[in-house]
Amino acid sequence: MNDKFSSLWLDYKPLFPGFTGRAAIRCPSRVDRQGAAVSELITALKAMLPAAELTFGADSAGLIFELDIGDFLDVEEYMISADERGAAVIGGSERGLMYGVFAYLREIRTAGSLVRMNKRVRPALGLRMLDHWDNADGTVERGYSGSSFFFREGKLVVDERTEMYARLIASAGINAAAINNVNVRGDAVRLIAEENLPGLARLSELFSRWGIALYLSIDFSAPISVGGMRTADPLDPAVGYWWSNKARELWKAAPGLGGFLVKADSEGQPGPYAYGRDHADGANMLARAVKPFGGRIIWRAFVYNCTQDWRDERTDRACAGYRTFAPLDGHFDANVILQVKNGPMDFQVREPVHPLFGAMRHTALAAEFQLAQEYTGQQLHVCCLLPMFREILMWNTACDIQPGRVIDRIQAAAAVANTGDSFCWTGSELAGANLYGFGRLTFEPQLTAEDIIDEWISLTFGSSERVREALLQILLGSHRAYEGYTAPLGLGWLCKPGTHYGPDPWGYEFDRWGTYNRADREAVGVDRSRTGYTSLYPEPLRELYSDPEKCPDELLLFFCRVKYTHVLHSGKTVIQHIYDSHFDGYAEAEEFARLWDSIESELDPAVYDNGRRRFKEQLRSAGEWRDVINAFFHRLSGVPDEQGRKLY
Ligand code: GCW
Repeated sequence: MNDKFSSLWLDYKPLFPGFTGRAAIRCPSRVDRQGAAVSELITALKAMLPAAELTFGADSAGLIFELDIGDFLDVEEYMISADERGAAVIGGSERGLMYGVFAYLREIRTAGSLVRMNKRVRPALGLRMLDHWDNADGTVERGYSGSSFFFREGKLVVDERTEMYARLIASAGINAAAINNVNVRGDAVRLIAEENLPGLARLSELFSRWGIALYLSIDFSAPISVGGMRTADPLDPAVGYWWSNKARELWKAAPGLGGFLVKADSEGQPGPYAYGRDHADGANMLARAVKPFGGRIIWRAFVYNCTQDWRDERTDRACAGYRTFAPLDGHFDANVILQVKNGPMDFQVREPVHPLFGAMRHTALAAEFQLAQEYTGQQLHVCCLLPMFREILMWNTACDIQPGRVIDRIQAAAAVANTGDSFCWTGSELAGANLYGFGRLTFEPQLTAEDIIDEWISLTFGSSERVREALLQILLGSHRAYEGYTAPLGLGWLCKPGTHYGPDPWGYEFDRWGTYNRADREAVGVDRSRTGYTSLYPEPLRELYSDPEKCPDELLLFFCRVKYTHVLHSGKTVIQHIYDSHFDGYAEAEEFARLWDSIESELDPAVYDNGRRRFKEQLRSAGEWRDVINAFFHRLSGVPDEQGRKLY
């Protein structure tokens, strides 16, 4: 395991190196002096005012920082009023106060001075969560940032890196983390067994200090695998009894536990179906077990048939989540949150928003995003997902409940983490923007992606205007570029099966996963009116998506099957768009690499070098995508490129 790590956006630098006066922290006794808020403020002030005399409480003629707790605020809410002489930060609880301190520090660091400000902020969502797909053996499923820092050889690790992790994500506004893979295998099955209680206790205590609830992914069949029982049937009273005892034992050892995350009856994971029960039976049984301790069950809606017959044109994987869960609306207990992936498939570069967000009226929902760029370049390609996440959160579901945007319909947001034990945590420094930004966006979704990226650049890379401009241009354009040179017009799944890296347009065709493009000599795309998928949306979306003349270009081939000569709203034909976007996307990637090189002298040499190697691979891979996909469609369609470029 790599023990060295960067402090990323929490690398406090001297703000006023020459300030030799006094700086006093004042707080009444209701504020915990050992708590995260006070300790973070001390850490920051020591680094930012290295020559100041830092005092506690006493009268001071210098700078004054007052911290307090006010019960007129929500627990996670804070208020800041500040000027050149210091600041007063009030939180609704220790947690709110901590968020206030982080917010204040962020403001003065990005401004480069003590600023005059008045602010009152409450997070938009109550649960802002990271889901780690870390395995107990230290590997990370879909992890592109090194090994796990939560597990080493089957054992939980709690060390300085864990503390830094908690500070980092708390400062971004995250308040929950599931530390192990939803595919619960190997030693992770026993994470809830007695031998792991001391480790869980230490971890949950550390997390709690930073306002983070610890979640565990559990094996639905744990009564068998851990408890030695013969069944895990959720309606068998002995099974419910086993889980209740298990919950009592876990919460006694680790009172900071938030609950369980469950992937059931999906891609081989056990679940209630084995006993003829449904997802509500399974989730509610667990919900009752954790309820006395304030626990929650996060139940994933990622359920589909992954052994499909490709010749069956009626069965559509996109429909599966809806068909499974919409009929169960209203059947889930209040402490169950149904976690729905942002789109109906699986974190493709472009998907429509999942129809369940508009459909579930009586079920608490979480939107699940993926920071790990499984299908978007695996942190070797730069792909900033924040503009897309924000667009999804602000998207209007068109349901008849108002307000009806996704952000209004959900109680929580979760993201599959992109971290590992690499020095910069996310393999690529630039992927840090996704980690930071997911927290910031789910706390304050009124911020634009550009606001957040700008803030992240300044906190991570300092105040150079050249660096700022170059990185903003790279990050803001990166998703569009990636989409352009990989799978445009909503196609998706043109990648290599298994690894999900690199092009293979027939890789998922004719297979069992139910993820097809159905390209032939005449046409391409899936007619999702025929499969019934478009009918899962209310009007006017249903009509918009069903009609190739109306469907937005970027989703056309997801929803409709059209001829290569079909003319898009842009005025181009589908085939010409495919060619052009592949050339243009590649050119944008070239421009990103050039921009990175242009700021070399302003970057730490190791950071520059890591980026340069990744841009080199991005360009190689983007070229491969361009050539393979263009050649594929050129050979199938026989249509030449209007510009006569080489299509291989
Ligand atoms: O996209 C698929 C991934 C699997 C993952 C699954 C899921 C954890 O390829 O690796 O398993 O999604 O979300 O459960």
